[in-house]
Parts: sequence; C-alpha cells; structure tokens
Amino acid sequence: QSPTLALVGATGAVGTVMIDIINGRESVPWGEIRLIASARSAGKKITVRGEELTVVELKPEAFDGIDVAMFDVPDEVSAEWAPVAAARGAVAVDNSGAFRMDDEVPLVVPEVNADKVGNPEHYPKGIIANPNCTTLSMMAALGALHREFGLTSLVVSSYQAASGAGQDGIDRLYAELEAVAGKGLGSKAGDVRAALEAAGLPVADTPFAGTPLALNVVPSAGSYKGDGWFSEELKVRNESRKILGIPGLKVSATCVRVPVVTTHSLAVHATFEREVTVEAAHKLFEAQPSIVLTDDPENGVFPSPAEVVGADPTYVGRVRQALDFPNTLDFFVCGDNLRKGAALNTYEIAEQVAAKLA
Ligand code: 11C
Repeated sequence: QSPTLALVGATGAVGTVMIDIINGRESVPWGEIRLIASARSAGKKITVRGEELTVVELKPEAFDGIDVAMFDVPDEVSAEWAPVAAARGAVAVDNSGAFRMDDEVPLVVPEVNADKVGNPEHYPKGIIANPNCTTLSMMAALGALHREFGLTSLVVSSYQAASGAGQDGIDRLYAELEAVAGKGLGSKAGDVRAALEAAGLPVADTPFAGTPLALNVVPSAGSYKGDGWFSEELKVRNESRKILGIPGLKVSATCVRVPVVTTHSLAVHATFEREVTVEAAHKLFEAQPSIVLTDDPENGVFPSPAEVVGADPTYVGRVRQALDFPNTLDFFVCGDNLRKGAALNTYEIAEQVAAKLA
C-alpha cells in the first residue's frame, strides 16, 4: 500500500508552495494526501493533483493512518504537534526551528547528508528537521566543496527576502513599495519612514525590526539573542556545523533583510584545508544536479534573486579566488527560500522517507 502524507500548515506561505511542488511532480509516491491547518483555516478547499481536498483541523486524530507528516508551521506549533504526529506513528519532517539542534533529530539536506534518513534508528524521536532557509541556500554548494577540499571556516553575509518573514513580510513589502513609489524619496534621512507613516503604514512592529524595508536594507533578521547577534546569524553557524558534520567549523554570519520578495542570496567566503581552484569548484558545481552555475561576470552573467525566484536549484556565480586568503573561495549564491529553502527540501526528505517505507 502506498504511504500516506499529511501537510500541516497547508494554507501558509510555505504550505502553499508545498502544494505547488506536489502538483508539479510528474509522479508522487503517496496514497492519501491530507491537508491540516489551524481551526481558522479548516474547511477550506484546495486542489491537490486534480482532487479537491478539504483542510482538516490540527487535532491528534488528524494524524491517524498517516505515514509521513510535513510541518510548515511556527516553532511553538511544531514543538507541540510534531511529537503528537510521531506518537501516532507518523515520521514528522519539520521545517521549524524547534528540533534542529536536538541530538536525536537529524538535520537534513539530501545533497549533503541523505544517509541520515536511511534508517529509523537515525531519528529515534520520529522527527527529522529541515534547516533554516538561509543556511540551506548555500548547503548544496558548500557540501560539494567540503567533500573535496575540507571546509575549515566560513564567513557569510546574507541578503534575505521579505517572504522569509512569511506572508506578513510579503504583504508589508508590497504595501511599502506602493507607498514610496514615484515620490523621489531616499535622499533625505527619515523621508521613507515619514512617507510610510503618512500612508497609514506605521513602521513600529513590522516584521522588519521597526525599520522601513522599501528603498532600504535592514541588518536584523530573526530575533535578538544578545551579545550583538540575531537568531538567523546563530542558526547559520549552528546548523551549518551540524549538517556538514564539522562541530568545530569557524563560522561568522551577518544577516540582512533586503527589499526582495522571494529568494535569499548569500555572499560566501569559504576556507578549506586543501588548495582549491576556481576551475575545480566550477567542475564540482556543474556536476551537482541541484546547482546551476551562472558565472560569466564580464558579460553580466551571475545569479540575482529576480532571475532565480520560482526555480528549484541553487544558482551559484561570482566564484573567485580570495586574493589575500590562501585556500579560500568567494562566491555568491541565490536560492528560492520558499522552495529549496523550505518546502522543496522538506518534501525531498519526505520522499526519501517514503522510499524507505515502500
Ligand atoms: C527568514 N530564514 O528569512 C528566515 C525564515 O528558522 O526556519 C525561516 C526561519 C527558520 O526570516
């Protein structure tokens, strides 16, 4: 009998992309697909693979008969409900931050550590975690380089899209862009903020740290964690170490929100044990099916979010030898934070679990 799949958070920003991904697959391994959401969204009808499904409310019984349950919900909802799904016999594949650093929960990017879903002994809690979209955007590229050259340190700056903050982030960016368009703003400190306030869009309490995002960049992503660090920056460090299996990896990240709707970009400065060349890196990237190498800067060929959004692969370009740092490459990656960064990677893990169940 074909395994059954549940999608928890079916009506959210990532859940919606997940349904697009399932609908776009040539074939799927699933028998029943069940959509689950909060009481507020229960009863909604959504078409999945040509069949109109009714969203059911998140309750313990919703997991009965489910083999794999994907969670695209806030941390506190996953923390409560992924163990409920696991107790009812499902393998929970969780896209929140609730379990990522739990030693009994593998943190998986199939291109790097697919072996972690090979055997239920690897996930004794019945939970497998999906990384943060910022970390994930560079993992296929770094995994390929690490296998060959041995990664020793990583300095990263991110350029994160508004949709990382969910549908509220997308809505807020569009509203801000509309409020500032055509007004010649941006040459006087505070004029963007004043225009937003005048348009009835108070800046305090936005998903962007009380700072305008239109015509701006905001060096704050996630929540403040003390000593100058934001949660996104610490996630990049901790999750990269766990996924790559390098507990002592030196990592420093600065995470910045930019006025892009969807697709995170990262400038990566990566140092290796062994000598690495641009040519060798190009070859590795070309050989990795989930990477598209876009690297001809002289002719204006490099990845940028507006050209990449909606695509499954990670786009890599601007690969160059760091001039003053031995064994070090600088490069730029763009990845759709809702697809590979969230829904697609979660779905790929779910498919691998299904293959083991079959
Ligand atoms: C952002 N990367 O862009 C975040 C969103 O830990 O899964 C995802 C947060 C997470 O704001």
